Amino acid sequence: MNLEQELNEITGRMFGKNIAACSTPLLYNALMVLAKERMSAHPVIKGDRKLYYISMEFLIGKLLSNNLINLGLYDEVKEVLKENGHTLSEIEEHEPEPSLGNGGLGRLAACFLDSIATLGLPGDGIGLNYHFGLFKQVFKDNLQKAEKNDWIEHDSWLNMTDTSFTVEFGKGKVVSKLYDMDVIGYKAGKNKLHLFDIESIDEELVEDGIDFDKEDIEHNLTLFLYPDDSDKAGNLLRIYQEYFMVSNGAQLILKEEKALGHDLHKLNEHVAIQINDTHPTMVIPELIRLLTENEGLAMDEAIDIVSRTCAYTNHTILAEALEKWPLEYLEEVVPQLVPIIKELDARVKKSYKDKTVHIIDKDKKVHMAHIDIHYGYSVNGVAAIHTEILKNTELNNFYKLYPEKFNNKTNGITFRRWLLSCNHELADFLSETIGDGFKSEANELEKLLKFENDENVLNRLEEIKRTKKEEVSAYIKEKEGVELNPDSIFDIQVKRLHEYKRQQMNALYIIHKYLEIKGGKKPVRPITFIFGAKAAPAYVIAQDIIHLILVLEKIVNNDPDVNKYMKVLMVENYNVAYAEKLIPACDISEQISLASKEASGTGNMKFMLNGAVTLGTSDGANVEIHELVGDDNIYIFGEKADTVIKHYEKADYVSKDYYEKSPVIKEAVDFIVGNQALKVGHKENLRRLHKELLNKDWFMTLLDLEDYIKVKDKVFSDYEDRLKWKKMMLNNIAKAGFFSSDRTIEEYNRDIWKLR
Ligand code: 26Q
Repeated sequence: MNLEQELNEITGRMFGKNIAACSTPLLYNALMVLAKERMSAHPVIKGDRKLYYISMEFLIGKLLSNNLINLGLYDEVKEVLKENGHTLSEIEEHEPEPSLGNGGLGRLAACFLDSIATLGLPGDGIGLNYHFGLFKQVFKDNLQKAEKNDWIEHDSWLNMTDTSFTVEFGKGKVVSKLYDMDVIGYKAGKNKLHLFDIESIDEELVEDGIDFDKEDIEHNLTLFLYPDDSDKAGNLLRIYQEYFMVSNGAQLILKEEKALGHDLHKLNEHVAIQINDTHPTMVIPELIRLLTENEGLAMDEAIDIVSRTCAYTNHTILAEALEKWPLEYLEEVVPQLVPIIKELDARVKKSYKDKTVHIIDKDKKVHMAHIDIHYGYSVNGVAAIHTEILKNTELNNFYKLYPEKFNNKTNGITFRRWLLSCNHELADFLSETIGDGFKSEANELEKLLKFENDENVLNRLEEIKRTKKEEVSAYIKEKEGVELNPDSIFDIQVKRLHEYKRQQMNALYIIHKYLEIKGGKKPVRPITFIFGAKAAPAYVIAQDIIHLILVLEKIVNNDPDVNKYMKVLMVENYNVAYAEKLIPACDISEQISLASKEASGTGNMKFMLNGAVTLGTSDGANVEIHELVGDDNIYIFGEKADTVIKHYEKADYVSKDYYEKSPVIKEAVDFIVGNQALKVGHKENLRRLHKELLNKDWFMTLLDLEDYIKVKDKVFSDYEDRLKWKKMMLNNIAKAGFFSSDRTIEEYNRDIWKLR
């Protein structure tokens, strides 16, 4: 049977219709069945040592196209659909996107699963099946509102299993129910993503927006990713979720090990557990508990074995993001773990007098990262500069105790999704030009360097960029009702909203440019400033920054003196699917975090791979991008990490000084509370933001603003040197190979997992 017959057979069996007669939703279902049938026929990757990647987030994105690519069916399916009067893109549009992650950390986990399977390594993901995931963002009255994302349809990529465990809490127990998704490697075997859920979930608990009874654990446990953590009930629910995930994970791991006939005394020989940030930390005491209480191991041995099994990845140095739970919360939710955590702490206190490395501090807070570092065998950061900061500053006291545990694993992205799937035009052109070796050996992209002076190649890159700009403009016109000019420069900042990422600095530049144009200084070429960002519902200043950007959008786009020269757009509900459309269309990639604060960033890699040029600070993986492409192919500005760290140490940064000594800064900042802004926006939000920038500005926006304006103006003028720009595009694509997550995973495996 050829593919067309197979698909016709499926549509006939399911709906009594042939392909041509099916509607888009029916075809989506039929293609999902086709892909699932093919995947179920694929061999599960087997080995003598297996990885479990435990994470509260797997931001997997839509799956149909990716699975078809990895199954090697994509082109054929596209052809068959075309012959039957359909397009694959209309079907892609129909697929709901699971929102099982916030941003970088969750997307990284998804890229890693793709690479682990592609490299043929045995490794499963363990996470939660949130029914409504991360909220869906809508804008009303220039403010963000949150709604639920109801992504699970009757037929989905989830496969129900009959695996189920009991998980006990202080106040009763719940029974879990496991759903699996197949994770298919690129022309390779498959692993699984295990997503735990509860039988007793009640979707009806959700009222208006994303409100629900946070205390009804038996019915709410897997409704949402990260409930509002501004109150106690939200924090407790988060701990319930974390423990539910790791207890299920630990029980699953032990069950699989027993089924393989492995001796649990040798767990560390057959299993590696990667703990994705501190969120799954309780897997350590939970495994110790299960091994001692149920499997008859002595405490010393259990601690030793678990410590040789678990490895920890740190994704942040922001103090407020490092989990510290009040002991009394743990006593309420997981009383059975408390004696074990106390035992782990007692052992640390006995060995080390230094209070900064203790697990339970004087205020009875439990430092989750400290459990991971003492009782795990590896601690890694996610970019070179980040790991250095961990070793030398943030975790220096631990580094001195365990230098051998610390290592760097610079993040990566899967090229299957972030090139082959989201940018067929570029992928096909690269194949024609340098062969398709880069599809499995990413460093082969360097072959492109030979064409740096080849006018035809350079022009094709420019044409492809133009095509992607047209494509996304049409999409945006339909979705947001905003008309973009594909001849303008596309300057894009898409990522979670956080003060350290400094979307507010980009907004201040926009104000500056707007005022310049009003004053008669017109840019040579129009510029389109695009944002995409969700803000945590309880993060007030982040909400205010979104408000400011939406207000600027209205002011600029409605001003007939200006809108020919610049436009501003914040897309609604930025997600993986939106990223796949925006990134290939980008000219300038905004990576402007305060140096030292962005652990790595992975969007920066996606943009570079698709031929955008980075405008960024010396932070996270920008540093490594800079090293690879050289000074001529990137724009770096702003203070360096060591200067920033000194400012924090000395507490000597005073934002008002910058405001007062620079008329340009003052003018831009005051625009926020000027008449024009107040006419469109809300006094409360705008005043609060203005005050924050003047009196606090914890992430030092004003410190770098003047340099940012200067360098960004240079970027726009360099854009007019088309030859130079096209060469920069080529160099960025050619040097992106290092950022393939296949490379990252090879390093994890070489240094940490040692899978066989
Ligand atoms: C913690 C406690 C309670 C509730 C929520 C959280 C929480 C949730 C999500 C803390 C952190 C996160 C997410 C962090 C994250 O996405 N970090 C990013 O990880 C990327 C992958 O390594 C890096 O590239 C980014 O630099 C980093 O910001």
